[in-house]
Amino acid sequence: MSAPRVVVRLVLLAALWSASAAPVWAHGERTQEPFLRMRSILFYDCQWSKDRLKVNEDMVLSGRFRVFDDWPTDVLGRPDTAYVNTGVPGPVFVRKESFLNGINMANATSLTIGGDYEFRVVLRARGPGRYHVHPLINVYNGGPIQGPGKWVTVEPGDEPFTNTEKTLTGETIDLERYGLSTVIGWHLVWVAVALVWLLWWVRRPLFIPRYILVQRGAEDELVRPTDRQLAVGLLVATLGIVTCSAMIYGLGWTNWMRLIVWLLIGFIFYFGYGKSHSHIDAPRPTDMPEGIKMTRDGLL
Ligand SMILES: [Cu+2]
Repeated sequence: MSAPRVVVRLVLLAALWSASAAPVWAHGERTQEPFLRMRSILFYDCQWSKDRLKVNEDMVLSGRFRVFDDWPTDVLGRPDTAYVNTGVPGPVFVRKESFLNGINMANATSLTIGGDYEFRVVLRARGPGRYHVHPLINVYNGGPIQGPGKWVTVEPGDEPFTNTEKTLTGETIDLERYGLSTVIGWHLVWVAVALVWLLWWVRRPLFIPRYILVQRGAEDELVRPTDRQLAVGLLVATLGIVTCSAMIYGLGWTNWMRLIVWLLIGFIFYFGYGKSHSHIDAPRPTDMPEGIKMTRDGLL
């Protein structure tokens, strides 16, 4: 190979080397249809009050945008319902306040085509990490229309994240954990119901003999009247829990009385019928596969 060709190749190699891809940090903001970025809302003068803050600290994202004069009405309709938001990956910031032209804009509003707007959003850092923070206008039918992004680093705070607010009744609550005990309590209720159901089937003759019965095409023998009764019982209990809770939450003493009366009638009917019709002590079939015998308490 001649010397000039070697030099050319080395230069080409060096050019390729220097052009090797840097890590790409984009997260999809450029996948939006170009007409949305260029013909809908144009952001300018965007400012981030800081690019480094701790959990529980606030930052302000402000700037202006113009609703493009040539807004694509034929595709998006008119921007009659829109609200100021921010584009961040997940709930890593909490939007505490947002303003449009100085007016509190927690709710949606209508935008004027060709209009210029000044926005301001106060964000409170919630989760540590490094995030690309964009202003964003949510437009009904148009989706989220993003402005430019800036990297912001959130460092762990001295204390866990709290989001306290004072309610109209003067109570101070932490929205981050408000009602959590109710959520956990209800989960435990349903876990208990589910456990009863599961344990019932575990307590019944075990899974393998039942599987063998299914293999033999005898699955109809598996569901006994007692099983159906238990299923109905659980259904009634579940509906009862839901109905009672709805009443407890929303209604006065007259409904308590109705509840108690109907509950008593229900109990009388249920137990009165069950006492004479229950099959709980009825004998069970014993035609199990060779070598496996089933008793009421399990396997022999
Ligand atoms: Cu971004």
